[in-house]
Amino acid sequence: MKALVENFDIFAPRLVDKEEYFCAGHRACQGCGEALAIRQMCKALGKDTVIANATGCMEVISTLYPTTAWKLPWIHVAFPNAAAVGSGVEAGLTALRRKGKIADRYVKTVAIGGDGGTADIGLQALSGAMERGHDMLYVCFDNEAYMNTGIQRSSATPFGASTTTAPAGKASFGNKTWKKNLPEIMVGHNLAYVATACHSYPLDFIEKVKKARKIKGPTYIHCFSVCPTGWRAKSEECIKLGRLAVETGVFPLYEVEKGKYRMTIDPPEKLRPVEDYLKPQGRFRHLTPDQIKIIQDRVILEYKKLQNKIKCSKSWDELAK
Ligand SMILES: Cc1ncc(C[n+]2csc(CCOP(=O)(O)OP(=O)(O)O)c2C)c(N)n1
Ligand SMILES: [Mg+2]
Repeated sequence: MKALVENFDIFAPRLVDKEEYFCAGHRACQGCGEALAIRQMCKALGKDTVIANATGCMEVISTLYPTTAWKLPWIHVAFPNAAAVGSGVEAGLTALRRKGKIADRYVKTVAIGGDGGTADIGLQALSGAMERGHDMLYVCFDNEAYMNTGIQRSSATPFGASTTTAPAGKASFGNKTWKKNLPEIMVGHNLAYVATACHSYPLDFIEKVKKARKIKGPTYIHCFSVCPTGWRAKSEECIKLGRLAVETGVFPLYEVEKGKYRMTIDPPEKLRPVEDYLKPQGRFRHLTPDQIKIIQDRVILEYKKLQNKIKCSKSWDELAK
């Protein structure tokens, strides 16, 4: 995988579907990581796919009446219920298959939402859909705040980030809570496949979506999506910031297949200091060295917890022997 990533220009034309299902001309900000991630996801899914999209940046920028950037069947749904609508779509497709109307085709149901639509208001619908066992892939595009409504904090906003509802200033250093570990909550639903991903590692993300697509049951991918506008960073640094999140251990890329954890992108032998990731972003610019140290310690602890799971976990198949 490392060689593939480093030689992306050589391998990409051969490995990635040339067809565009999420087209140019949408209104995303310059350097939007989320729009790039959606494009990559669609290439991995292919045409036999129905997407239920919770409101959020991706809905707002892609379907300004009377235009659409989507070349896949796509439903705009309310902020909390992408997973509930996905459940209905899947039940409908199952009925059509039973009646022989799509007997020769496997159409995948995919529900997508932002971090606000997934970790906060949509969590109940998501938990229900996963627990009921729908044949559905859910992808959370996590840009770490409610971006389309003006950079309000969500439960996925990191500690210390300045947002419009957790502003840094004389009385506060910004957001005081730690990021909710949504992939772990999904692992707790006993899903056959859970993964983290980032648009800065396109082949890794595409491979994970393809894997999830094949599984007949509920699966979940958490895609870290850089938002230069909300993070007050340079738009041309979108890809670099995604890589820095991985190289510092802030957002490791791993998958959990039938309970077994595996790192999919090997981090550098020694993690880079979190400062390398924090410094280029205006949302963290106010942090003092002491506050950066608190973040550094937490990143290392979370990373060790993950490494421990990678070392100790076994797949359900192995355990059942
Ligand atoms: C019930 C309800 N509450 C609030 C809103 C307003 N609203 C629409 S999208 C959104 C935030 C979306 O944040 P997120 O899911 O993280 O997506 P992003 O815009 O960051 O991609 C909010 C608060 C709404 N549409 N419905
Ligand atoms: Mg968001």
